[in-house]
Amino acid sequence: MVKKSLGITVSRYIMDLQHMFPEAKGDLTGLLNELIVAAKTINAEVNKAGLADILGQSGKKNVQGEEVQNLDELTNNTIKKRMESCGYVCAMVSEEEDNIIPVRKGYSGKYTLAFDPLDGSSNIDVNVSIGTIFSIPRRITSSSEVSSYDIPGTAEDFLQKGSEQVAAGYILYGSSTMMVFSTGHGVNGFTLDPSVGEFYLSHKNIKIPKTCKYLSINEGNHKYWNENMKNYIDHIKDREISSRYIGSLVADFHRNLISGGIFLYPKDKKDPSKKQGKLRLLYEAAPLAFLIQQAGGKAVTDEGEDILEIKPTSIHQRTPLIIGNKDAVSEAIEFLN
Ligand code: AHM
Ligand code: MG
Repeated sequence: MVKKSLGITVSRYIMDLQHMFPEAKGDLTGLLNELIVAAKTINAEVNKAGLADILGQSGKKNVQGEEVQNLDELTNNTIKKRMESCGYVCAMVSEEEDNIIPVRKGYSGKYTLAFDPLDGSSNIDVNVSIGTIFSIPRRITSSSEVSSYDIPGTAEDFLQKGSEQVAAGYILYGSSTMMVFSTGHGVNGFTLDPSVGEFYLSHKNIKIPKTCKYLSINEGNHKYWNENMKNYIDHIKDREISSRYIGSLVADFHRNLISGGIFLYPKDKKDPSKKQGKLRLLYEAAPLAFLIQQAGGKAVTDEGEDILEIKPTSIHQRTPLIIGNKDAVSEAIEFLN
């Protein structure tokens, strides 16, 4: 049951969380606050994208004759710039960059940050909801917090099971802008009031409804699915269920989280380079799996492996993803295997 509780700002909520743990030094608080500032900056850019003519490919000039970046690039740079000298992360991984992104020397912190700066890229140019997804695991390659400020993070810091995440969440740029995240103590949603520039607690302790109202899958890929997947989709459509697919994972996930539903992106035979599905484990599947587990749901691969238990072998690893209502996900796995 989602309860309105307007008045508590996201920063106040994070501070209250920190106070629950007297041993906490405030690094996670600091890191989340940096993300909030990045989110507000990105929100402003996304909102004025049409006006400022920054949609589409980079390499254009704006009305002032300045070189403009496209939104993917802009959001990626916004997050990188905020994080590289904040002192809370030791390295970053972004969907937009092949390699690990280092932080400034002397600013290596005790967390890592993996992010998809602007998820739903096919929707950017057509004014449909998009989002930023983030995952925060703790650094594991250096234990001494003080002496590690000069030591950069490595791939090993990112190749941890999703269950090791300390926090995860997303910012959805939709009809309103929301930040939804969890630090492992439930999932809470905060809505941006643009007139004051603050995120306020609007969705307290979110739990996915028991009824699976929505089915979200790209049915255009039907011909590339295996027989079990085709049979499962036929089977579930015999039910009282509505089909909804936006094509922005964040937006599809958010709707299903609030209203109840199942999202599937299985592996298929469409593209041999994406044999393991399309979505990325570190900064798409794992953070959303962390949230859905906190909200009472489940996330698995199409072979039934718990997404949070997969140990990644590369930073941009792909994975099939089935995520949503616990019972619906379990039923899908029975059918598929
Ligand atoms: P992106 O990160 O480049 O935007 O790609 C991921 C997106 C997801 O948001 C969405 O669920 C999926 O790709 C849609 O893919 P498709 O167009 O194949 O249905
Ligand atoms: Mg994405």
